Amino acid sequence: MRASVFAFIFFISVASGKAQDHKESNYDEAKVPQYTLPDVLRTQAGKTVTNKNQWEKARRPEVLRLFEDNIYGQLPTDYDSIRYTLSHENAKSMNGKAHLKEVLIEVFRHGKSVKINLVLFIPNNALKPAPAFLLINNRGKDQSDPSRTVKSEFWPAEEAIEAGYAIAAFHVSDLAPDDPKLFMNGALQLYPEQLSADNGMRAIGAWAWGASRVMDYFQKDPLIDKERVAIVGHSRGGKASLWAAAQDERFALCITNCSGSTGAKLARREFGERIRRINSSFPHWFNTNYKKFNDKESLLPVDQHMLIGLIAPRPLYATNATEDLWADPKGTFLALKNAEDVYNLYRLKSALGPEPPAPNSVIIQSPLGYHNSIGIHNMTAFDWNNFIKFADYHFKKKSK
Ligand code: GTR
Repeated sequence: MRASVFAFIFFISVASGKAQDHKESNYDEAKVPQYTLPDVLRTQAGKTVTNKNQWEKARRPEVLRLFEDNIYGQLPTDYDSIRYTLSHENAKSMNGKAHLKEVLIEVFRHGKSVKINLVLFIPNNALKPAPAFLLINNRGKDQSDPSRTVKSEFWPAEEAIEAGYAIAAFHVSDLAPDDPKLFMNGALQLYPEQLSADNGMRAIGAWAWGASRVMDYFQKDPLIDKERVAIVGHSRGGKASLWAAAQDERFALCITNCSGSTGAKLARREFGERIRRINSSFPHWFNTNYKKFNDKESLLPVDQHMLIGLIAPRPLYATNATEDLWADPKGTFLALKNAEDVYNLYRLKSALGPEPPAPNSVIIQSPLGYHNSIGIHNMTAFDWNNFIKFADYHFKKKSK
């Protein structure tokens, strides 16, 4: 009895503690501070780029560097060797509809190695090579169950196969366990020098690094169309999908679902989760320099619209959920809006209106796509249906 009373009190205090933290955050539009976003097109030398060549040669590398140095850390690209082993295969999985490949990707550098376990389904009844979705899985490993005993809306493999897409996933823990004391036990073992650098790679960077190693594998798989690979992530995985697409231009399309702070929402609105909070809850996600911006959003040399700009001209789809104010739906929409400047350099006109669309209303036929679904922080069948429509549209397939 005593133990259960104690457990009850403990539960109440943990629950209210959490509510309290969220309460300290601002959810009132009227209290959003006045802010000026850094001009994505203006170089550090004070020149405004006016065409895509200038963007690609002068400004884009600068912006990428600012994100590396101040937020996500460097993304090392060198390694000694990489090995792909087909650890399990079933050419007739999903009642013959899909070809399952479980691929062990091992990357070696300076006598150390990291292992990435890739689960991949390829549609049998579709033209090959097939376009693909790659999920950075930040939930349970069972979400991408190769045996299909567990089926989940989070990674709806059957639906993707039905729509003619290959669908793949790897788990974040292979690259960096999501724990401030353990995150270095993965990709960072190959790059220990990153740990002592203030602009060194941390967990989100390691997850993005892993996505690029899967992309290395896709170059070698004749069943995958390497020109049509979409990278997908939810929440912390959505922060990593943005960073992976910004860094690795082989990703032809990016999906960032409810990615919020240091994902697709603007930091300067100081709405919902702020930099101090994310850095204290998750000190292992971003680099050391990012901690300098705790309570000092206005001093950042970038804001998240510029991260989206790095993905241009490739299509980008962002989502929110109406009950997930922590991730600031309006601030996400505004980040997309402010990235239009870069897409315009490629003469790609977005279909985003001046104001966020109504809940559940989707913007698909646009290089910058968006929806705010009715519901909580999650990635659902509704989200995936629209990811498939967005990929159909941009990969020039006919929508079903
Ligand atoms: C929250 C965190 C968010 C988001 C989320 C998730 O606790 O504050 O930034 O990443 O976790 O990954 O589900």
